Amino acid sequence: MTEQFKTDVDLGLSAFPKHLSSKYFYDDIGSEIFRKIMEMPEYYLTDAEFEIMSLHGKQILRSLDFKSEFDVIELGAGDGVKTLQLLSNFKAVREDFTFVPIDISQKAIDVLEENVLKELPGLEVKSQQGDYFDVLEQFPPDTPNLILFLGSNIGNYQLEKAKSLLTHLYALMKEGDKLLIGFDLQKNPITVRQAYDDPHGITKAFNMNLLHRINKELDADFRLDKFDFYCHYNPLNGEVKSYLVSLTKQDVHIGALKKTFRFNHNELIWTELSKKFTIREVQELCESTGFDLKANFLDCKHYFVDSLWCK
Ligand code: AVI
Repeated sequence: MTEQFKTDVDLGLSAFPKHLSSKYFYDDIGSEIFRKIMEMPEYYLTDAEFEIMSLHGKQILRSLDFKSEFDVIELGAGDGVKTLQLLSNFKAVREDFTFVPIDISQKAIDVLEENVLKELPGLEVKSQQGDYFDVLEQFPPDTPNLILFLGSNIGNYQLEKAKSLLTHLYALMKEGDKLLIGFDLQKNPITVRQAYDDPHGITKAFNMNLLHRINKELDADFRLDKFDFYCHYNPLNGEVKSYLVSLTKQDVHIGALKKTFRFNHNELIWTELSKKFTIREVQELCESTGFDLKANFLDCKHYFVDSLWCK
């Protein structure tokens, strides 16, 4: 991981415009900050998806049409609050499934396991720490799988990357496996903006943590007080883009790279894309990556959709 992190930081900070990938937000501290984001009232995504899991959980189970025992594999599980809501609906009807959460952060997995023990004692859990695809490659060929990719995580990938990720996932899935994938939908732009440009400064801390992480892991001397956070929603294409802004002209040395990077006054580092979709875009993404769309499950405000795709 550190080698890849080093290379990506080097490439991103040497590019124009500068960029750093939001996939590096999620060390243990970043995962903890993300949990705080999910608790903010402005971050409507969590409540909307929680509602879908609560109200449509049993319908989702029926739509799976699994005749034998199955695995529920969650990619990027986080604290699992929404997933446990779904699984408790499943468990009310049948018990013959195993929950396999995969997350890059061991701390996130520890929190999740504690939550499972509290909320759904008796549920069989086989957590896996690591990269989604590495873990997925090792799955037994005989058990049907429901793969969960919730929280609109797919919106953090640019379209071509999202397509290649889903095509890869399709190739790893067996005939009959299902994917339940969350998409944040386009809505009143003010609602979207408030979820990211939050008044508590938690999203800012989430972005700043990336600089802190580079300082710690790559022996850099970023001064966090010399950077600020900016984000912008473009309702015409559904893209929230987040940036760090250099508050002054400055040089930052990264020891692990033996390099110094120059930042101009007000220069941006693009850190994250959080794409908001239309239902038509969801359908197009499904079809262009080989899947069949079986059903869409929406919350009552139509803020969010969990879309069930089949191979
Ligand atoms: C994980 N992902 C879907 C979040 C999002 O909404 O793009 C990450 C996030 N970034 C800022 N706030 C939350």
